[in-house]
Amino acid sequence: MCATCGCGHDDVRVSTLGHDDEHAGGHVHPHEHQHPHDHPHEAAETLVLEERVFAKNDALAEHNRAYLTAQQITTLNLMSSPGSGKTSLLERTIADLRTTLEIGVIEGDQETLLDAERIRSAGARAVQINTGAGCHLDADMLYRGLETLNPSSGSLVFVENVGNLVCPALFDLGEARKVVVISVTEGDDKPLKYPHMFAAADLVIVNKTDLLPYVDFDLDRCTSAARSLNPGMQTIALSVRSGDNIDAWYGWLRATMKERVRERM
Ligand SMILES: Nc1nc2c(ncn2[C@@H]2O[C@H](COP(=O)(O)OP(=O)(O)O)[C@@H](O)[C@H]2O)c(=O)[nH]1
Ligand SMILES: [Mg+2]
Repeated sequence: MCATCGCGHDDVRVSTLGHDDEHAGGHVHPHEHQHPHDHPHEAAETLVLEERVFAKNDALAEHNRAYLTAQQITTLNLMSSPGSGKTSLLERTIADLRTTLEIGVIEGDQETLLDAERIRSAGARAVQINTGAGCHLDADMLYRGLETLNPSSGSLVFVENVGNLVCPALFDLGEARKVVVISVTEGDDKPLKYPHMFAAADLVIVNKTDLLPYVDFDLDRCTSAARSLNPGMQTIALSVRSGDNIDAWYGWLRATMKERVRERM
């Protein structure tokens, strides 16, 4: 049970799809740790427990970050409400870039292998993490996902977080960048309603711009609200379906991978 949001993590399952046996084995060095959600839950201890959960998560996130940096792997944490188009964005990205980039995906969902199957069909290896009652991925789950995916040095790893604009923002995974995806059907007030998520983002993608003529969504209002929370963030409005402005996303991906190389030096 998560002390922060009350969700449960007792039934986390890690499944692999499209796994290439050549990659089996492990660059990931096992670490000994207790699961962050193993503590008792006295109401009076909630605050202390919350701090401990985050401290433990942050320590594991640093472990992941050190491993990913040493392996020169760029990891991007994709977060959004359910249905904004994360898996669709990944399917199109894999189809367009797989000949030039090695891409692996760690899929977080409460149940089913559906998204991992979509990723595999698009041509990339995928590991599905089912969180059961849990509403976010944490650093321990990413560690376990990486252990199973075992990505090559220099590759790109997308993490599709559980669909939720609240809790995933609170849990550092050790990722290189946080990408928030919203779609024009959700309303342009989302940055103001979910400020933690937008304050944490390095990039905000506004998806489904093909639907702009049919919905009451003010792109400028949305992006200026997001920037008021986080002046350093970048925004890209695109349509996964039509492909409109998708090259801006690919440009950002390439620039981020280059920045990662510079960050390591
Ligand atoms: N019109 C439109 N629909 C989209 C676009 N991108 C995704 N969708 C649809 O949005 C729905 C949810 O997409 P999905 O990728 O499963 O969202 P996720 O829950 O964030 O992974 C699906 O029916 C997609 O076909 C887009 O650019 N335009
Ligand atoms: Mg999905």
